[in-house]
Amino acid sequence: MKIRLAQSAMQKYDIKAEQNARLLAKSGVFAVDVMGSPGAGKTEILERTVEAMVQDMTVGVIEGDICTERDADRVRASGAQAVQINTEGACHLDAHMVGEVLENMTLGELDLLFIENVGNLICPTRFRSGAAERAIVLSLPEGTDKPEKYPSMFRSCAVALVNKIDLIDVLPVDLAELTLEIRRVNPHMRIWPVCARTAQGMEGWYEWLREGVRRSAAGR
Ligand SMILES: Nc1nc2c(ncn2[C@@H]2O[C@H](COP(=O)(O)OP(=O)(O)O)[C@@H](O)[C@H]2O)c(=O)[nH]1
Ligand SMILES: [Mg+2]
Repeated sequence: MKIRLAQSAMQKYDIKAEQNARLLAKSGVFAVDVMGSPGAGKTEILERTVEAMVQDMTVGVIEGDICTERDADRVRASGAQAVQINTEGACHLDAHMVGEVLENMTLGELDLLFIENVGNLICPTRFRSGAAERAIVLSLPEGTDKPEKYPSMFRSCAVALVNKIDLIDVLPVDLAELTLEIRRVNPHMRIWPVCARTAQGMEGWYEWLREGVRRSAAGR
C-alpha cells in the first residue's frame, strides 16, 4: 500500500517532466540538467560555458538553490538569461517548479537551456525536470569513491565533467582511477577532465552541446 502511494505521488512529477520535455522540444531548445555536490563547480562551469556559447547562440539558465540569487547573478554576468528558483528548504528542483519558470520564459528566443539543480547527489536523481540530457559535475577534491556511493546519480547522466584538475598535483586523487570508477557504474559516460577556472579541457563539452543544439533546432 505504501509503495503504491509513493508511486502515484511520483507519477505527477513524471507527467509534468514529460510536459516540460514536449514544450522544450516544440520550442527547439536543447535543455541540460547540471547536477553535482555543493561546491563541485557547477556554476563556474556554467559561467565559462555561457561565455563560450553566447558567441553564437542565446543561452538561458534556471538556477536552483535553497536560498539566494547568487548563482543566477553569476551566470547573468556571463551573458545568460537567468531565473533563480529558491526551493526554500527542498533539496532538489522538481518538474513543477521548472515548468512554472518555463511558462514565463520566452523559449522561442533560446537555443540552449541549463538547469542547475540544488547541490546534492541523491534527491535530484529521481526528479526529472524534462531536460533532454543530464550532466554531472564532479570535482577532484571529492575523491574517487562518489560514483560507487551514488550510482543512481552517475547512471542517470550522459556526461561527466571532472572539475578542478588544476589541483591534480596537490590532491591525493588519481584521475585515471576516478575515470575507471565512473565507468564502472556507467560504462557509456562521456567524461571530460576540466578546469572551470581557466576553461581548460572544455572544448569537448562545448562540441557536445553544439551538437545537441543542432539536433533540437532540427527537430523543432
Ligand atoms: N581550483 C579550482 N576551483 C574551482 C574550479 N571551479 C570552481 N572552483 C571553485 O569552487 C568553489 C565552488 O564553485 P561553484 O561554481 O560555486 O560550485 P557549485 O556549488 O557546484 O555551483 C568556488 O570557490 C569556485 O571558485 C576550478 O576549476 N578550480
Ligand atoms: Mg552553484
